Amino acid sequence: MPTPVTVLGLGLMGTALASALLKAGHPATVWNRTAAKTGPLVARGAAPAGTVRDAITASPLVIVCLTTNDGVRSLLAPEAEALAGRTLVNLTNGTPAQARELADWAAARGITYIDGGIMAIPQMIATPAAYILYSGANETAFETHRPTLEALAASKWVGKDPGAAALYDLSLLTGMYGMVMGVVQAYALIGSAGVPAREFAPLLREWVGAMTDGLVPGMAEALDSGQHLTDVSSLGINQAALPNFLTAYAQAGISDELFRPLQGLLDRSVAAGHAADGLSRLTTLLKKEQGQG
Ligand code: FVH
Repeated sequence: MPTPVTVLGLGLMGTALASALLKAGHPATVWNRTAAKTGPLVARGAAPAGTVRDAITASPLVIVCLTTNDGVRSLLAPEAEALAGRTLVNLTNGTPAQARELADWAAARGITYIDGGIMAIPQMIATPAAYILYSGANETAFETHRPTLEALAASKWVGKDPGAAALYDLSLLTGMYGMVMGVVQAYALIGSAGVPAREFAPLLREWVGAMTDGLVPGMAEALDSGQHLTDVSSLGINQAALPNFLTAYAQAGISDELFRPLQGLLDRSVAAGHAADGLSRLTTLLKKEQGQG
């Protein structure tokens, strides 16, 4: 008998999660603050709950996916008694500290807490491209529910620290945002000359792919070995080239707000004597000293 699951929060992601559970044959109870959003899922066999408490008590496994962890806290604080003895999987985006705080709150009330980070957009849920990061003190509970959670996406357990899933999630999303912002700026620059984005897209895709393929493992090697000297592209040469970018943006009438901060970091790296090092050195320079704001 497939495990019954409750899903709290039926935004774009919560709806995709509940749909995947229904598709995999799990009895699903759904609740959303704006009740109308339950309609399409109910039409596909989900049970609508009138209250959060009714939703929670319908299943041993409760998944929550709201906008923020503040919302999760205010929604679940009055329902601790109903949650006691159940497993709560929180797939809301948040910080490691928020996850640890929720885990402590849950542990003190007999609730098994698992934090998660979804590495997918809603359309990728229940496809082989999606995975979800999980962490929490009770790995056994995770293993018990893993077969059910695999209906959503592949599962990656990242450790017993409840904050680990959020740490991995935010780190991966940081890489994504950096890349996305580069793409945003590239389209702005090429577009300023009237080149259609569609025409430029294949070049950009190939270039970004080739660069990240080499850079990601190469930088990891340098960071873990502490060997930052490079025969690829030195900080000195990058420092010398960056003004060309900033000037070209200004001359094209586009903002340099995404890229200007790089100048300060490159200047600092060269001033500190790292001109011959590769870009991996910048990672070490991002670390703030204790007490530095
Ligand atoms: N969508 C995505 O691509 C990303 C992929 C990676 C993971 N994120 C995170 O998932 C969380 C939910 O995102 P979402 O895309 O489902 O967001 P919305 O469609 O805007 O739905 C938000 C739901 O949260 C409910 N809600 C918000 N605040 C409260 C509250 N205080 N009490 C109860 N429910 C609340 C909201 O309810 P309603 O507005 O419909 O009444 C929606 O159900 C998020 O952490 C992403 O970062 C998604």
